[in-house]
Amino acid sequence: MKLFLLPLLLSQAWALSRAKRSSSFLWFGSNESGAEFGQTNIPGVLGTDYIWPDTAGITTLYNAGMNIFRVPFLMERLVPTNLTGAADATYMADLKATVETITDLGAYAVVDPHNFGRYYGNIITSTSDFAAFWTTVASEFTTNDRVIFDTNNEYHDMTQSLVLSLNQAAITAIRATGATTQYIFAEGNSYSGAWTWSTTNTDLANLTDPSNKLIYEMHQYLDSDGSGTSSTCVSSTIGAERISTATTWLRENGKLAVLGEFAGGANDVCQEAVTGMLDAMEDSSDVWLGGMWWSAGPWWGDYIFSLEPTDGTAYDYYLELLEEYTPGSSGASTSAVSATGTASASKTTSTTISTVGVSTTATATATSTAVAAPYAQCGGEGWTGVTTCVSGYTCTEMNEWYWQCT
Ligand SMILES: *[C@@H]1O[C@H](CO)[C@@H](O)[C@H](O)[C@H]1NC(C)=O
Ligand SMILES: *[C@@H]1O[C@H](CO)[C@@H](O)[C@H](O)[C@H]1NC(C)=O
Ligand SMILES: CC(=O)N[C@H]1CO[C@H](CO)[C@@H](O)[C@@H]1O
Repeated sequence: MKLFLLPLLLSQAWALSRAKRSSSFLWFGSNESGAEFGQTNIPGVLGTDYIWPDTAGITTLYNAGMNIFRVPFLMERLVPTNLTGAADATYMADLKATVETITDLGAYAVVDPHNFGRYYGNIITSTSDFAAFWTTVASEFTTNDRVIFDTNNEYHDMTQSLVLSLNQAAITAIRATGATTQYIFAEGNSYSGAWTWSTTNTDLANLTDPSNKLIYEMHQYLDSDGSGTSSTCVSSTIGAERISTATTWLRENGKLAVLGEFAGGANDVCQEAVTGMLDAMEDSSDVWLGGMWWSAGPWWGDYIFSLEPTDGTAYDYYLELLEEYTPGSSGASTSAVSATGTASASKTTSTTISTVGVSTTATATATSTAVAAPYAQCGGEGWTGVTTCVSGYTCTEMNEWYWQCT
């Protein structure tokens, strides 16, 4: 882990050489993996096959300015018997607890059935069964405005009309539960790729939402096949290039989007490519509302894109850059995690559909004389941030690399 110092310094120097800009995103955050792990062992055992994301990691990223966290889980664990069947009480309770941890902070939680349009390996073909599943899920969250429903992760190799009708069935079912104020994210075929959206998913423009809070969720990786399995990016401009036709499609159709997954390897080329993509999205903030890094979560180990505090590869290499894009960020990068009170107010963006895309209140989320907020990190191996907690909290060792204000 000592090697990370060099790229970090390079990234700082490079970031400083860029013109500063204010973030115009409504949302910026991360995926929070764990509950979808262990896909070969269904239902599997909590703590052995899968894990829920932990509060401390989420809180650290929240304190860095992030205000949206996508929570992948498996449909087979949530409704084990069939799509029309009852939820497993424990897994549902754990999902709700994770969601509430996020929304209680003031951030948005994306409820993400990470199933690729499949259930027990078979393509979901019954729109009524899919509607029943969404009725079960949405019914649990009708009163929580900061929940976002993601119809399914990365449909692929499916009939396009089926992707359209499954999305529509989900939207209709969700609204029928009384969950009418929440955003819904619709994903498309071909793994919801931004680069192929305008040739693959054009019919999804026909989706209708009675609440008019439908956002298209696209994904984009920057390696040669766009799969996000290599830390090598095609070029330093590939990010902006790969989203450009989607931007045009969104404008032509009067739609809004979020980049639900993106990442790049810890190297100069990828960093420039990621920056170019995010800058292009901000330049198009009339249609792009934000993005979520893939991915944080407690079990990533030395995964090439891990944003898990505080030793994930991308946490070391990318967090400072990503902080420039968090809502309300002045664009100035800062590694100091702070503070109390006003920070959360600036992150609690409650924006209606008519004003999304307009820049949110620019309030600095960190100060140089900061103390660490409740439940924020305050120490640990390699920690260079503040070590004093806000009044009433004590900096406590959770493990050797993570101390928290408790
Ligand atoms: C679906 O699962 C429920 C239990 O959750 C069961 O009562 C019901 O009979 C099942 N339906 C079908 C069609 O298998
Ligand atoms: C939307 O539906 C209309 C009417 O069914 C159809 O003519 C049109 O081609 C569809 N739009 C797209 C983009 O597929
Ligand atoms: C790069 C990466 O891991 N992308 C993943 C995002 O979505 C799901 C996560 O489980 C994976 O299938 C993708 O590979």
